[in-house]
Amino acid sequence: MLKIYGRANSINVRKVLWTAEEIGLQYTREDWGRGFRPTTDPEFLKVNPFGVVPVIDDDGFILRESHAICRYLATKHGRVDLYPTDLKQRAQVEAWMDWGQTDLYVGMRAPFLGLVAKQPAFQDEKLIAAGVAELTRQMQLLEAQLANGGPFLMGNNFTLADIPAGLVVNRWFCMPIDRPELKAVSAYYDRLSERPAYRLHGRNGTP
Ligand SMILES: N[C@@H](CCC(=O)N[C@@H](CS)C(=O)NCC(=O)O)C(=O)O
Repeated sequence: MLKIYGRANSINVRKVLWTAEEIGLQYTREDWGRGFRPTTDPEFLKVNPFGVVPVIDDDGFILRESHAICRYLATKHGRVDLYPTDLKQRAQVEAWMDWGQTDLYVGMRAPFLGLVAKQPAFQDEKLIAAGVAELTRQMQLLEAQLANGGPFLMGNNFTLADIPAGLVVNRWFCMPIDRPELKAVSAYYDRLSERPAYRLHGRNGTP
């Protein structure tokens, strides 16, 4: 059976849990990472020498990197609705996933670690303010995309493209920061919330 290593409040683990739930997979999960057993534990490093969650063990096949895991699971289970086989569609899904992991994530990191996780290394107000400014800029780009396209990032259908972005959107609304009103992003948040898998692993009260 599929085994997922990682704490369920980690944004990267949540991507895998949300994907697994969308597919309807049976799995077991072990808590590792901040607040649980440390990922520096030799037992964990045997599974992922990079010392981060998530990692999966799929009947002996070990895979790290949240986005690679989501794509692997969707492909393995034939979910072309989540991860299209058409080359150009697939490339667009991957572009959205990459953006969610890079430009969109980068601004969110300092305010999240400073204001929510309250990590001592992230208490610099200027760093937090710069993060909020960058996150806001990226959310405005998302707003424009959703207002002109949508209802999902790839158009009519929910795909893996929505998973990294959907989790940052949840944090955007949960973090104690000033937010401009973004109507299309709000509507997107509500639309994602119609999905039981998102209510379980995305909009579940945890930033
Ligand atoms: N690029 C990796 C990043 C993984 C990562 O940074 N994971 C964080 C949690 S979101 C982690 O393991 N932090 C250490 C900890 O929780 O102790 C992925 O997408 O899987």
